[in-house]
Amino acid sequence: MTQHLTSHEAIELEEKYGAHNYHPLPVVLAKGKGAKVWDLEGKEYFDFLSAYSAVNQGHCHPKIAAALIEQAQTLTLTSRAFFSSTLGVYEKYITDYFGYEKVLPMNSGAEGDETALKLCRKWAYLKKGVPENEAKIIVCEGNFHGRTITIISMSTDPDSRDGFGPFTPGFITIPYNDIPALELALADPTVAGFLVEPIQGEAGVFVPDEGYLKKAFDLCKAKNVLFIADEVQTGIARTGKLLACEHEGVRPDMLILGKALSGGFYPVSAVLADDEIMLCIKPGEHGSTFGGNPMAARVAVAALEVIKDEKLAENADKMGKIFRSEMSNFKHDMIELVRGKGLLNAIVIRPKNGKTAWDVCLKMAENGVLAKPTHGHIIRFAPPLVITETELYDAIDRIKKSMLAFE
Ligand code: IF1
Repeated sequence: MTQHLTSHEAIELEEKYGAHNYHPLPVVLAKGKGAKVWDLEGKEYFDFLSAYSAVNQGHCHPKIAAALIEQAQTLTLTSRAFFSSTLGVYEKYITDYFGYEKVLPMNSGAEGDETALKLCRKWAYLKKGVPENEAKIIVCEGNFHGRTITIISMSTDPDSRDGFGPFTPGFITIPYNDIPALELALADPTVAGFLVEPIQGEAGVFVPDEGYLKKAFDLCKAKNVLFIADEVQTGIARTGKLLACEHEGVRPDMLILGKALSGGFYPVSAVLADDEIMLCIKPGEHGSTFGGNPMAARVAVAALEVIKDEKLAENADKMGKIFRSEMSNFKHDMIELVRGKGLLNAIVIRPKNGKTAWDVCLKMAENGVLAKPTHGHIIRFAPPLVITETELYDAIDRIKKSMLAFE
């Protein structure tokens, strides 16, 4: 149906009939394969956003597509009112894979975070002995965990929050990457959990100091507080390890995954934890129509297999080092800073002659590389993890060429 549209027509349709809750680059994508995408006119691009790290396995991975198609022709949805032939297999696979006793399957990343918050509160009342309705969860300034009312209640970003109150109570906000602040907040005996992104994505790929996660984890343990890692964006090989927490040898009490858990085929999220925590939620107390459905279960197993089969964590580590080294050695007065881990990277842009990160992204798109600015002055660079060394150098040349246009 959309085949005969021009890019201009496709954009007009979205403008006229869609809510204006996004400000996309003027590129209309129609096809993807591996690290590349093509627009309606057939122009080829390297995808350096990867749908915010959902397509770590590359666009339209044939193995994941095959699992999805086969399951779509067999059984798509049962609800959790019945058992299914696929769910238990997936649950065993993912718990073995990440080393937890149980998984709770959901769909979006936001639902995964909401689930973890609910579990944490239940655990506080049933196990820790926090008086009913008094549990608090510590969160960090600059966090991004999704768009629900409770999640934006934890946010410090005015764009995410303003005009959406009243907000959900029960959160303590502290600066990110600040151990003394965490120590102080943990003194409150009603604190049940600490929810943290191992690297803050939306904040502009903000990598905390080495040792931060480990120290934070140890402090939480000393106070019987759950360490909850939101690895929706950082997890599943993106930062050069299966989980970003592994860089510091931390095993979170609760782990939230989403995005690449499906390789970008389908909304699949999950919360992983051990029995002590997970069994605090009893039948009827939480759920979802689609969570853990047969398509999601099959797709997630295939997506996780691809990560291991193709050694994508190793590739992310190797390619990430090349990217940061190339871009740090590239002297350009618009480059203020290059940072990141694995293939989750950002360049902080210093505006020049009125030209901003947005203009750089437009120029890069013209030269065949797609990336998106965040906070006006930061560009995220996060290609699919299947990108080859040859492709990466090709893309780096295009990025450099684009920046040189602003000399
Ligand atoms: C949007 C950012 C990325 C996430 C973490 C949970 C969720 C996300 C750490 C919720 C989602 C997204 C959603 C997307 C933009 C995006 C994003 F720029 F806002 F920060 F990835 F970098 N935890 N991140 O990053 O997952 O419910 O969306 O499945 O426009 O909201 P979701």
